[in-house]
Amino acid sequence: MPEPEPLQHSHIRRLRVLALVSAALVVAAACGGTAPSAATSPPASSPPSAPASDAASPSGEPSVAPSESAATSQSLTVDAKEFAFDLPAQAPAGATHLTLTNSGQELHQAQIARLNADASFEDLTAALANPDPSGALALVTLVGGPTSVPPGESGSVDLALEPGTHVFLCFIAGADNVPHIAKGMVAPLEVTEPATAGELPAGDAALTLQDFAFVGLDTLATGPHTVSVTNNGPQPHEAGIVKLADGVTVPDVIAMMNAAEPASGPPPWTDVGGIAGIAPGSTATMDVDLPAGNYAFICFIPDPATGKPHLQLGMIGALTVQ
Ligand SMILES: [Cu+2]
Repeated sequence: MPEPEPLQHSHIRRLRVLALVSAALVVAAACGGTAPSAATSPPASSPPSAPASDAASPSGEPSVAPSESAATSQSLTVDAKEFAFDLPAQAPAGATHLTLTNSGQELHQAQIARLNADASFEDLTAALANPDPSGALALVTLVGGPTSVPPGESGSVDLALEPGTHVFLCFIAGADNVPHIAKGMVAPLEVTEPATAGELPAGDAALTLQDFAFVGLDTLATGPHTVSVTNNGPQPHEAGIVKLADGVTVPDVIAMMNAAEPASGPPPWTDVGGIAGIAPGSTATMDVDLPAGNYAFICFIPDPATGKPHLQLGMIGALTVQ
């Protein structure tokens, strides 16, 4: 086996930023006394109601439109490029099929966060100017979004948007190690009442996020799927999807993480999509359409007690697509 290559700077930076996000969120949750809701049962098998085949063109205009799907009442398309989001000023609350197109040259995400009731967008942007983002991110609740969308591609999720000011954030960094939030990838979306009547799709597969594991989904057939993702907490989690390099297995990655000598260089995988962080007790869906191969779900959100990304605490799950 070739010598493990060093971790990419962008990943290290992402971990650092997310470590602070996570710590801030846990503090906020403790202060607010918010308890995760009871676990929802994985939905019974049913056909995907939001097929992934409706991906908008990479140059698609931002839009809010009634969805053709019976299960969701609206669709929202947002474009990402260097270094901005192109999105509408507002959208109604309720179940929303959200597509992120990437018309840029770098990997992008839309980590969507809802401002807490006592915080304004100006509060957040002012706080984001601080190199330590923990103050800024204590002001929000993570609600998901497409993550790790490669250039020229798109990713889609279904989210239950609640009324309030939301912010689209991209924490991914390029070769210069500067997270895209520092280059302008911070944009507000006002989510308004009344809410639309739609519901989240049930999905045809279910994935549970917990401290610290991916449970319930390790095999998918090729072709489009809608995966219902539930965070049973108590910490926020994401489900990034990576394609493992040839010959690399999940145990190999765990061994690398636990090696006495920290790995350096690019990680032995390619980012291919997934869903950004969601709060404990919440459910969202992500559309997955992958060629056959060996993949893994990975969560980089760190544990506030140790500062370690959840990946290092075992939050990686093999996914075989066949
Ligand atoms: Cu996690």
